[in-house]
Amino acid sequence: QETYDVEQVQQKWLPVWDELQPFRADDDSPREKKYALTMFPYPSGDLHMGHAEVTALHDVIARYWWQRGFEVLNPMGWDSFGLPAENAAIRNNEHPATYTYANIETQYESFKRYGISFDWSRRLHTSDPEYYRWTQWLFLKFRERGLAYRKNSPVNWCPNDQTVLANEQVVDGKCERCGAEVTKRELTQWYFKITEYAQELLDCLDDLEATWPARVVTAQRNWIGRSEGAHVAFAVEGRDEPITVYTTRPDTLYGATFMVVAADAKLAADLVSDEQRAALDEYLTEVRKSTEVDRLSTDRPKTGVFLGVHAVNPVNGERIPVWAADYVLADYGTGAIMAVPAHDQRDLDFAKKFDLPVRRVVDTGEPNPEETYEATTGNGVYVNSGPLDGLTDKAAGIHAIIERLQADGAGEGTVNFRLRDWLLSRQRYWGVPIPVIHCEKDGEVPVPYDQLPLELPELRGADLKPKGVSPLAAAEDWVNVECPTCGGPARRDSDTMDTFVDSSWYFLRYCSPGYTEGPFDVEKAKTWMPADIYVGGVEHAVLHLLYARFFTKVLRDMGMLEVGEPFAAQLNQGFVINRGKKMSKSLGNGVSLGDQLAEFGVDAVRLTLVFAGPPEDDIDWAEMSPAGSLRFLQRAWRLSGDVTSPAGTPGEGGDVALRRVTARTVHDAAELVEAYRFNVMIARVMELVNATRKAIDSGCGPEDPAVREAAEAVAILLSLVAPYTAEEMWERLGHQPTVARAGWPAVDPALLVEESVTAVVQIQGKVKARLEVAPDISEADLEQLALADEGVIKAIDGREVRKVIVRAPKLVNVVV
Ligand code: ANZ
Repeated sequence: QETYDVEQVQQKWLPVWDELQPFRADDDSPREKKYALTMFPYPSGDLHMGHAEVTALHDVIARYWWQRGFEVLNPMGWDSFGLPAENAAIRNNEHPATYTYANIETQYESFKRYGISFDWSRRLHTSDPEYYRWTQWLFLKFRERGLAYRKNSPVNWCPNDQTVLANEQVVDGKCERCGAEVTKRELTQWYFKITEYAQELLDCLDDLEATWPARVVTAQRNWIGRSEGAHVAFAVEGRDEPITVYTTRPDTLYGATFMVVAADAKLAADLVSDEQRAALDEYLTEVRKSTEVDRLSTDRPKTGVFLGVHAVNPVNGERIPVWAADYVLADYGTGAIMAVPAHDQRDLDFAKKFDLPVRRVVDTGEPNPEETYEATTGNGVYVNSGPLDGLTDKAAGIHAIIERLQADGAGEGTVNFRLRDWLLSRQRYWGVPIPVIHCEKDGEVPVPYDQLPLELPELRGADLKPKGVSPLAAAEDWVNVECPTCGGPARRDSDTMDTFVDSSWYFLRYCSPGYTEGPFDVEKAKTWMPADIYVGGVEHAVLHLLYARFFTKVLRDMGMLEVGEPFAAQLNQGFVINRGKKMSKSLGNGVSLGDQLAEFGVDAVRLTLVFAGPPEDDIDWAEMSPAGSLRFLQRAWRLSGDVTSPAGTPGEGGDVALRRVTARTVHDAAELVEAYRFNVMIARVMELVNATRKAIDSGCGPEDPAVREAAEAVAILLSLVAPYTAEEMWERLGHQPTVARAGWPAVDPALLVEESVTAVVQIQGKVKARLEVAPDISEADLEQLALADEGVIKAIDGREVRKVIVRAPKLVNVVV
């Protein structure tokens, strides 16, 4: 049997495509535009199975759009700042750029060989000064709008590695890397004020619900975490300033039997009595070692100290003690709470531990928490609550208390968000330098726009080792500058930006990658934005996707974008796993993409990944058969060699049965791709290949025009997943490259019409006959046919027909 040489076919077509550049997006094309975006990679090593999967899925959509006659923007680039390059540079005593750009070249070559329809003329790297110049520009614009600011805040600090750690890098209070006990340190850091957009970021999720994966929308809602509640002020004995708390249950105010202030909040130090100060300090040393996750967990033993002061409950004048504890967080709400032990389990655990009073104020019908030490949180009848007593509706209770507090000037209704401002400064080298100069006289002075990009100084190897401050601080020539305002001695900010800043706007840069007047050409962004699809990993459900949405909204408010949302639709792929487990070095179950490609070829690997199942599902490579995919591709390819009818008149006058299969397959394939059911689409192409083979071998024969029509449809449909095989088929069918731009096969609607449908004839509700009729039969014709049917005549048996109800083409109901 004839087979084709996969390697040779790959070598043959790559240079042809390079020459043709079929996927260059023309901004000025009169065609309708589509923007197909996929998450850009980090340049560590060569491409792996995960990259192969996501880009294969993504490419189905992009190539489909081209075939359907759209002008498609499908760009690619690299998220090329970040820690791995810096760590490699320290290890190898080189510059991070060496590692970064070598890997980018490797991945670029691999992507090309892998045949993804990227428009390489728009390629970008976030670590290029031409790119980060605009990241700095955006930072300064945000700062002008009050959306980038510095503040002092406690951060996780590893005393051994001398660096700040993200919350995720602290495990059981220890540094994830070296095991040293992590402490807290006050540092002045840069923040983006994403909280200013919290409400809008939440509201717009309603519209995205139809086109974004549900789990992403939910994750974002939870992350933003809107809650409605109240601020309540408690007067403090011997102090002018009250303690203000944030509560979502102001209706339980009569049950507040003590207060708790975050031990590490400034408020605790301000409030503490002289006698209790030493106890607080000792407690704080312990607290600084724990993580936020630990602190909030409900099943952890409660700890705390009495602050030696009392406050007054504003609704009943009761005197209640004020404590400090770590289960209240300093930077959430106001950093202080009213404790209602009967109705909040953490407060109840604390009350039990320190023998504080518990008072039930909502009777839910469950056992009394004063006795059981099980807090009740549901609805019920208010008790011990003054004017609320007897009410049963929580919303009414909350409303009544807020009215009262507002009248007394002791509180007000508020909305609170869990979302915090985005901490963007990093004390590392390989990132975008923050373009600000600190001058003793003039304070924070932005680097003038005409001096951008502010480039990184050349540091390498040991210079990059973490030392507690950014390596940039030690680059004396770089860091010491004249103040742009007064000309006096000043220092550059030595922090760099979180790489999430770079990736918050890269999709805009693709619209006009060479643009030199701004981060992007406003007109070009109008042409392409929003991206019609964003394909990528669900691990980005919150941070990246939220940050990109935030940037888009700010840019809209700056008048640079018309849209307020960057990604109209989204698709998350599953993971490629092996033998039931995530691929990992320690399990030794990694699968090398390079090996798979060498063994089975690009098309078979791509086809296997797309055919494996719904895109969102994980793919267990151990259960896949790239060899089977290759056999199928060979079968498809063989069709193209068997066709003997001339090119030019596909289908016409050919075998109707085969023509119907082709038409139906092409028609359904479009719907399936649009519903992201790519695996089903491929199954249908497989059926078409079988039908065509049968027609050639034992049906109408290879010279029938229907065979050519079917084979050409196979080539075009396969071009979405197996570009090399499709191109080779196309050539053998007598066409010029490239099949990728051949256009979607035309479908004659007449071929889609089902030949006949079954109509049921009932007499007195009982089925008496079935008729094969044309699907577009008229009511009158159907009635006539039914009444002329022999079985029906027999069943009526001469009785008078009183009524005939006809529902063409499926049902005739005769009443006698
Ligand atoms: C009294 C109360 C009674 C509460 C009750 C709950 C149940 P969300 O929905 O997450 O916003 N809280 C407020 N600030 C806090 C902080 N800094 N650290 C830890 N807990 C804090 O939760 C708000 C509720 O969490 C608030 O309502 C407060 O406890 C607590 F039966 O106040 B509540």
